[in-house]
Amino acid sequence: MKNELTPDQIANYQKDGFVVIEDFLSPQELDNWRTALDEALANRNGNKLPDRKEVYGKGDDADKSYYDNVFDQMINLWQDNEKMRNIMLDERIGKMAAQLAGVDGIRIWHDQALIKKPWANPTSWHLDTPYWSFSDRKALSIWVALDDATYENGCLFFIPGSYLKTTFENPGIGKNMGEIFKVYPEFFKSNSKAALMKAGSCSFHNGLTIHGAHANMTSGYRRAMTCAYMPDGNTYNGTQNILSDAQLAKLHIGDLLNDDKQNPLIYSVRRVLENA
Ligand SMILES: O=C(O)CCC(=O)C(=O)O
Ligand SMILES: [Fe+2]
Repeated sequence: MKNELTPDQIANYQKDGFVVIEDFLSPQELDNWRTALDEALANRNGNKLPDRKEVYGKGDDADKSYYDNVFDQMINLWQDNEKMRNIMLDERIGKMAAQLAGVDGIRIWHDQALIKKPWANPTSWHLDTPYWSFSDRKALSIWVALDDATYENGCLFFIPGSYLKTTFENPGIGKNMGEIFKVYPEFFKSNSKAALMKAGSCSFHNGLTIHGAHANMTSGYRRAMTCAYMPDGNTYNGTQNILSDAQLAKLHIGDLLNDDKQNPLIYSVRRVLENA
């Protein structure tokens, strides 16, 4: 695993709000990730979350049929598959996320497999952070290509630098690719950047970076394994997202989100120093 970030990669992330890391996984690791994904999905019976079928707050009902054909979205596979758990809790990836975000500790918010099936719809431009149950301008995700991500099958696109100006207001993710530019007209004339990736490469993007993806114009699959990260110390903001009703019943706005069973701390400078 290419887990040592160069100063250039960190600087690019800080400037653009995303960075691509080529050949992140070795061929053997890529094989392990694919096997873990296959096993984890086989045990899911189509459920999006370990404990329920659907997620809250993603799109409105009118767009559901469209959104269901953007990608298959399976969340928190780390919670119910041992191989995926080992992959997702890898401290080395946590350290990369912490370094890019410029924070001392990183927790998993949620992982998710994003599988664009043959002929899948495009992923409209959107922001991630406004969907989450905490509000942190430094929150970010990793997106690991498990198949080559090409112009033809739905590679990611980013609007460089957009994360410096976007807010926690949620422009949503509907059918219209350009809807977000009504909320952010200052980016209407931006040049987007495609993130073409060979299988095993990855990108990190800030959750406030405007991003989206092409349709899958091929008969093959475009599989990605992703994970959203929450800097340690964040608090509940009143948005349910992937939290269950039972978890919500115990939470008040402002409570620390530090339940290791839900949001494991995968990297912490303090823990590294204590163990040194
Ligand atoms: O894989 C895609 O099409 C979209 C990915 C995405 O929006 C994300 O990882 O935040
Ligand atoms: Fe996203």
